[in-house]
Amino acid sequence: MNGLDIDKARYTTKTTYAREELETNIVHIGFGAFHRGHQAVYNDLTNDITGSRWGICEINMFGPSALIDDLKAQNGLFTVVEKSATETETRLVRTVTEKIHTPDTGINAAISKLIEPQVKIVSLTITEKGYCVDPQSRVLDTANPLIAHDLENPTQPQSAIGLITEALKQRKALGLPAFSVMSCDNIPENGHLTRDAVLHFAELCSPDLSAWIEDNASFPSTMVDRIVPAMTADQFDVIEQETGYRDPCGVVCEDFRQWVVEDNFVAGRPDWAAAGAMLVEDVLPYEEMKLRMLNGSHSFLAYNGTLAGYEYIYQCMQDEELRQVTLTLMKEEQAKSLSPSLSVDLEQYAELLVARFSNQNIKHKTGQIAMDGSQKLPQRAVDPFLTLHDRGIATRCLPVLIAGWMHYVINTIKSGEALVDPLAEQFADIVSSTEDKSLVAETLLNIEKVFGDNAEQHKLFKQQILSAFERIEENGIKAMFAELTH
Ligand code: NAI
Ligand code: CS2
Repeated sequence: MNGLDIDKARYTTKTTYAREELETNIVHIGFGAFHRGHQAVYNDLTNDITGSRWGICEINMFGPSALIDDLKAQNGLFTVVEKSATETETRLVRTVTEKIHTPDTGINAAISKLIEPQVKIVSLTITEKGYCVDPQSRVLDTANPLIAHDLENPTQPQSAIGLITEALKQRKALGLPAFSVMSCDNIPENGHLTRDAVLHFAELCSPDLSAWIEDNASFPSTMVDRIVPAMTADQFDVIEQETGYRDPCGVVCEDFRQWVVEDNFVAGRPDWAAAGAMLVEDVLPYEEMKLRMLNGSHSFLAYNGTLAGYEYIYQCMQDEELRQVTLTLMKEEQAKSLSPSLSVDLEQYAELLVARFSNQNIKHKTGQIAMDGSQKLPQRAVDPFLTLHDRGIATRCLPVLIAGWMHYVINTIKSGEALVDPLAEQFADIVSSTEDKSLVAETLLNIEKVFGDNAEQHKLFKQQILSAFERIEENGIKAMFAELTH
């Protein structure tokens, strides 16, 4: 079947609302795997259940054009295959109205879309590094090449922050209302971080604009959760087996999904609660729980699982000791580092996470999660470590998370493989500067963008991480897992 034959594919679940009634009220930046398996599904279901007709314009600002071309060929339709350990559900998602790949169209196509009067929400899944902020200080990095370019050429932005600011500037000039900017990336207080980045950028362009944005736009934070691995040829085979159609825009993901959204929208929003989202006043406790317990454990498994030779997360869970260590990290460290305001049973949450990680139908590569560690470690490892220390609670697994990252960085660079991280060049310089691995580890720990000044200020922080690094070096990672289970 070719791209136009998606209508003939088999689905167990398909919404039935009139697609021709959709209005493009949402513009989404970052048409990656996650958005397809998460926000697009919620929105599609919400249209069906509530009778609303919120359509989404998908924008990609980076990457090859094939995905958006394929999406156009399929008239915006795509497949989501949801797999539990035992069941499969196949879904056709019908909520996408328009598609833009700015490297092809030029950025003006995106700006024009964002300034259409009916646009009420601009949402984002652009990865942690897409916000161009310093991961430790969370301040806009004006030295980032994209931001530096956009400050010089604000009407022709290359960054998402520059694009949003330019669109808001033009809406102001046209007398149009602002929109809400909703980040769906794995960053603590993602909405507030986006707001600060946009206001900072706008302030540098025009203080008037910054004040207008502050008064008129909103930046809700969200906690987003669904494991949607990057697609591989095997997973396209799965889609074909399940639906009869090898959908180039399809994704295979777990059956679980969760979305907690700060209810702060200046121009309205769909009733996503109808599809299971939680609309709350304060997302922070949920975000913190998920980022530390789920994502923190994911990073632990990404680095240390790779060192142990595991390619997939479910394989890590088949290693009894590593599974135990993961539960210990979740229950004894991450859970104890949280703000006490949440009435969630954290023991049960940890058990659920391990069950989700164990799902053999989800081929989530440790190497995928290992990417961009510099952008992830502050919230997943450094912050909880410091909180536990303040609370006088022992940290045994968190130093091993960071030490595992160091070994991963060193091994990857030494083996000549490409390390995917915005700071990869800096890491490579450090690794090649000496043969003394301990010295490399110590120097990595001094990178302020990742660790702040903790290595200098916090004796135990440095000591524990370097000691874990040495023990992995001397005894191997499996001995470390054994040590942590006793
Ligand atoms: P992906 O690699 O499939 O898509 C990444 C998207 O980000 C692409 O559309 C790309 O064009 C865009 N992008 C990258 N750098 C950018 C930049 N500087 N400016 C603007 N756009 C940029 O990745 P995927 O799986 O969609 O994940 C994206 C993010 O979603 C993650 O980094 C995470 O924050 C969040 N997320 C992912 C989950 C998952 O399981 N995949 C689950 C929960 C959250
Ligand atoms: C993962 C997340 O890639 C990563 O860093 O930890 O994308 C994870 O799969 C999701 O947050 C699950 O919701």
